Amino acid sequence: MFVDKVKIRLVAGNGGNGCASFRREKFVPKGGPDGGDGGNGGSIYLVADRGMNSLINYRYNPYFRAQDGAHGRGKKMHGKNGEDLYLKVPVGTIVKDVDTGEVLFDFTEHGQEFRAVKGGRGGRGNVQFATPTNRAPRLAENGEQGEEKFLLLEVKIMADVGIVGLPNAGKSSLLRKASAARPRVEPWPFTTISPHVGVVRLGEESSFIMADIPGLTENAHKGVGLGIRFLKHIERTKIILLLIDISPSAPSPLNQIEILLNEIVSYSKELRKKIRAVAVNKIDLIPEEKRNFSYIIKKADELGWFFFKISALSGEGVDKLVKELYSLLKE
Ligand SMILES: Nc1nc2c(ncn2[C@@H]2O[C@H](COP(=O)(O)OP(=O)(O)OP(=O)(O)O)[C@@H](O)[C@H]2O)c(=O)[nH]1
Ligand SMILES: [Mg+2]
Repeated sequence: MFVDKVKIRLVAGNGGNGCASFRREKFVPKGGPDGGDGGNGGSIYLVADRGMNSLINYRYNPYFRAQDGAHGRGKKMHGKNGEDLYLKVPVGTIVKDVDTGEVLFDFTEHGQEFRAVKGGRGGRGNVQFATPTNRAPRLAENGEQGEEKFLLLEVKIMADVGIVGLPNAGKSSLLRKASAARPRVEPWPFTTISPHVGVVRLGEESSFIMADIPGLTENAHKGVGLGIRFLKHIERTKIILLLIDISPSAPSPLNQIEILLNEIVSYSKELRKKIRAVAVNKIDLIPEEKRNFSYIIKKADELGWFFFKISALSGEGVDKLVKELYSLLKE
């Protein structure tokens, strides 16, 4: 399941109280103040992690509290600081304050950190209040309260490549083949009803994120099928790959391209500019000698797109596609 909105409550730790105490030792009758400071309360950070695909964990577990700081103690002992909490969120998460609606942070890259609530400062112990005129202060501060916030987390997929095609074209199959993501695949249209993302790994350090969205049908912009609202999930992708079903039962490839272009343009002209490649899928269904794709290649050339032929089922051509997409992204 793809959960793209969730509300969470975060409470940072309170600061520990400062301590008011005096040194007591056998041969030091009037030892000075020795109350230590309280520790700081733990803060809660949100961290973008490209391994996170959804906010689903937070739906079942929406409340987090960081540890309080320990109180200061005698002999100038500083209270221990409360531990900070780090919560992972998907890249592409937007953080809003539920009460004010204000956007607090927008995670666009892996590893970014945002301190959502700050731990309370520990109170000062009475050592800190000693002055030449008041050498025995009985005063110590209480720790500050930790911040508390009610946040709305919202994910807009931050994929590098978005796959767009008619229902049943094999988009989910391609994502499965190219990544460890496991979207459902069935021999009928509209299997995918919410977006999926997967990490495509080419090597230790090279990977990109690919998104599979529900199929687009003719007149989707008029509400046919699942509509075009899902295109919003690939607004932020860098590249769009059109996936064409080459099997004899599907509409003709040029017709498919036309339908997809129409729908994408009616959503946004900006999105149209992101189309960089077209791949014909299910070539395993076409015998070698009948694989004549020159008319599609010609069309792709006209439009300035790269052309690929693949079988998402057998995997033929998928490595090449993935490598080329990666180098396109690197440009
Ligand atoms: N022979 C063959 N069948 C394929 C290939 N790719 C996908 N299929 C089949 O086509 C059907 C649809 O595949 P999906 O991956 O679910 O297609 P989709 O584009 O995600 O479909 P929706 O989510 O419904 O829009 C399934 O029966 C797949 O097994 C392929 O390369 N060759
Ligand atoms: Mg699908």
